Amino acid sequence: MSNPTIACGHGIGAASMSPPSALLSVGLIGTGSIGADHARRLARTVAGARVHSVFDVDSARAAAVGAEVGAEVRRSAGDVIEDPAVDAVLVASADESHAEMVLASIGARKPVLCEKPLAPTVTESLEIVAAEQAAGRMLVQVGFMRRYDEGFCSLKAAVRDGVIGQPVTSHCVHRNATSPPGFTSAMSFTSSVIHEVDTMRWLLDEEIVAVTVVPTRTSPLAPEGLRDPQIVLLETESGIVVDTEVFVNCQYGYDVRAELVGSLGAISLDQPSSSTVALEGARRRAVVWDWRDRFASAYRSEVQQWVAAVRAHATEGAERPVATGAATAWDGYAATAVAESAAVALETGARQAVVLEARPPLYT
Ligand code: ISE
Repeated sequence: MSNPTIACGHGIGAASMSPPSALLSVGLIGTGSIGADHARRLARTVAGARVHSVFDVDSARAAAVGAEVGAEVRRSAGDVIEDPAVDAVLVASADESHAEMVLASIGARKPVLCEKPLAPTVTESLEIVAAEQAAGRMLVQVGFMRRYDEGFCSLKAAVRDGVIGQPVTSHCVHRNATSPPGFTSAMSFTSSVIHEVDTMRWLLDEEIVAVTVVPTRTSPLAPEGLRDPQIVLLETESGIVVDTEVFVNCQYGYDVRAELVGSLGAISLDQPSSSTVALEGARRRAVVWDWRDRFASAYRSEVQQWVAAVRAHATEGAERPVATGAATAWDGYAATAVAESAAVALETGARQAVVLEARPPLYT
């Protein structure tokens, strides 16, 4: 199924890139939390690119980020995407707008890095896949940044090398301190568990074929109407069952963990190491609060490798402007298909089969 290459490549940066002929001019759509983060990354830590122009539905927010990174502020997303001076597009707007932005970028024949999810619905995701096929080439990379996280890459390498024998099951935890306003039970799948879905497809190199949501007691601190926590069971083609506890109002911080159990042993990924303070009769280890901090180096590596791939495509004739091992539009579609099935499973209380379309040759 997906490309088995390990994307990680920490240290890939200015030193390993070909000499720049010109900076890649990136148009940024969405300057909210992760969009603003990407803008700073592109302006300060990623080599070979600059933020050319930005758009956000909140014009004050766009103006602030534009001023900070020296980018022009546009009045519409179309003004960014269609500007001939923009070489590539980074989409970090609200999830519901992703499909429209990505389709417009494909229409303009521009490489696009789209934050996850590719789109919140299967219908929109398939439209993107169809548009890419009509364009005759891959242009879309999806921002599943865990593929660039050192810890997750070490899990991938262990599976590839057979360190734990044959994987048989996996246990994951995905907790956020609090959920943003308007967060729904289904968004726990399309916004949060979708990471575990992509991670497991990538780690195990198998599709997810069924999903079940097991009801558990709702936290008294969950906002009205939100099922939180939820336990999600993913089943892969070969019968591996992955359980994920998703709890988006755990109150104490951001906590993402994964354990893969194999026929010979188990490998687990805890929070990245942080110092332990011994004081007043107790040992304390901080828990990171924000997912942008937990995955900062993964995001940097992801954006750097995307920039390098787009530039190599433009200047050296590389086959596609998508980084090796990164999530493609197909991966984005497959992940959304599982998340959408999870929402059905929550409603029906039954195991929901996930049936994917046939994979087009562009993605094989
Ligand atoms: C958020 O949108 C992210 O992408 C984070 O990585 C994830 O952990 C969090 O649950 C999402 O809401």
